[in-house]
Amino acid sequence: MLTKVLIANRGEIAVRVIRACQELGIATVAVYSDLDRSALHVRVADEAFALGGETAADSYLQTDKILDAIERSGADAVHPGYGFFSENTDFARAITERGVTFIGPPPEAIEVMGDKVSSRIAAQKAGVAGVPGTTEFLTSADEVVAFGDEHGWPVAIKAAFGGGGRGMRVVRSADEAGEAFESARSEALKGFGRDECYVERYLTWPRHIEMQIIGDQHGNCVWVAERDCSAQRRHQKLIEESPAPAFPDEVRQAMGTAAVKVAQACGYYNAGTVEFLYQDGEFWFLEMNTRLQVEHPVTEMVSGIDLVAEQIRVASGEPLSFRQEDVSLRGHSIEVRVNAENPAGGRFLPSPGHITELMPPDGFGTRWDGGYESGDTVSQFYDNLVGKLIVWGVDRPTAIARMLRALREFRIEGIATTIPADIAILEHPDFAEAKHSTKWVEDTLDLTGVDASPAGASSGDDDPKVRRDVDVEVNGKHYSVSLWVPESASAPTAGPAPAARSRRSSSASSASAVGGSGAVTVPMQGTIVKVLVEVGQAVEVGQTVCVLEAMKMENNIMSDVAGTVVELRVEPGRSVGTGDVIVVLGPPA
Ligand code: MV4
Repeated sequence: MLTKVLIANRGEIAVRVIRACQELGIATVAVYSDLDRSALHVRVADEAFALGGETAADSYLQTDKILDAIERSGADAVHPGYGFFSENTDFARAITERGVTFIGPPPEAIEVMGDKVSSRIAAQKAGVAGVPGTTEFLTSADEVVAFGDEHGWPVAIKAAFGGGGRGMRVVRSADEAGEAFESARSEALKGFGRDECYVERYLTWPRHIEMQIIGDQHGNCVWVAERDCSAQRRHQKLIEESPAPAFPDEVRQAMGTAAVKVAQACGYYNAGTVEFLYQDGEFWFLEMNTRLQVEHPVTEMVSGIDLVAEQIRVASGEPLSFRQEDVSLRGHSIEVRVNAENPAGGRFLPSPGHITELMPPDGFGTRWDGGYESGDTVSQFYDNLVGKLIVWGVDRPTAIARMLRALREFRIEGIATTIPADIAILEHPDFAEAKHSTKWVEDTLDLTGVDASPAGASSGDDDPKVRRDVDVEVNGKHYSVSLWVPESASAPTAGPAPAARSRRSSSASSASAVGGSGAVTVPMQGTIVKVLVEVGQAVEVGQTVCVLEAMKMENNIMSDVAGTVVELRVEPGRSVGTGDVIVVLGPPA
């Protein structure tokens, strides 16, 4: 059995894995970026190693720094969580070459399932059909027309190396084919560096149903249960559940068998998910995710199987602790993703910032897999998942009622979250009757009335920390120690204090406080990427003055008054916090 696991991840999934290790008596090693110095996953791990850097690219994606932490900690295995290095074969090979176990599948399986066409071919070979379509790359729009005329319209053009819906185009008739082919190709090239596309029949009201499987290194592979992830927006899942509602048991059995065949065809071991589209009683292979997924807890709740513990067992070389006939499912489970996003008006704007209070709900059948506690900060640089609320109930109506109760009990202040949108979905009769599809949230659900202004919003970090380097002597040995202390408590005793990080300008947030006739403030923490006005310029109501990047999205910051720019407080590259004044306006000329 493994003895010490390094978790190459952060947030709720790092905490989830650490908890499983603790239960198995395995020591845990966290790694952390500069911004995560005192994050929850660092607080709960036995040891933690700094990676340096703020962005994911400068920290959690630095192979050498992680290899160094493995070396220094003596970890004998790495759990990659999801995202980051979880499906990176270079990383998996780099650690296994050092004799360290990768808690994941064999790299060859990651490769086969790594693109849409090669995974479709692998599934087909295993006797599992994808949506009717081609497995050859398109060379012209004429081939799209020929396919549509033969199999019927609409059809979907998809980027072979795409993902998350990027590089996908729906073509309703022959005359749309040329333009759709060109735009799919150019989006794929821009997004993924490769423009190969293929075509398949387009399903107009499908549900996204995925099957959890797990295999060991002795050839055993079982399916556990399916999850319905149809409640999503722009390819971001909002709510997941198991079992899928209105899903006949014979379809479940057939889908489970198909998923195991796909996994075995690529020599898979570890936990994995085979995704299908389901419509009118039929299902088709879509892709396979060769990692533990965000929504794995709903499967755990209905099966009683600890998927992370089982991953660790099979990575150690042990056989699965149960057989297919031992799996029995009971009741219904729902998961809601609590994201730091403001769903007001259906816009889902990123809402990073300081969580002044976080008190998750509790009670029978209620589970919170969180990555943050009160006082923690959700940074604009990482995924904005605060945590996942999962409930179990004896049946679906009980689970829905329990989730609504739990969401209303949830106290979270300082940031806006997706909770009000989740309540709107769970209260909707279409959801109760399982009439929703993957297009329902965007096409049918009305979120215009949703208001989610963060309760008790703060203006970012209340007291930013600064670094103080101190020389200490322990048992006659000299160490240089870095202390991170609140700025207010760091009055220098000699010499100048190191500068606080260059952000947090004035925290003035109202026009009167800054003396002009108006001030433009930013609604969320982020980085200014463009300044579109200059001092002396006239600004109209609704005019964009700056572009703010937050959580990988660009947001136009507009003035809600007319005036003349008298002061510019930011420049491109500057970090700002919620409520910071960026432009001061005088009276219109
Ligand atoms: C489809 C489809 C309908 N017909 N393929 C979108 C992302 C990608 N991974 C697959 N996607 C889809 N492929 C055919 N032939 C509808 C979708 C789709 C979707 C799939 C799963 C979850 C959410 C979705 C939202 C919109 C469209």
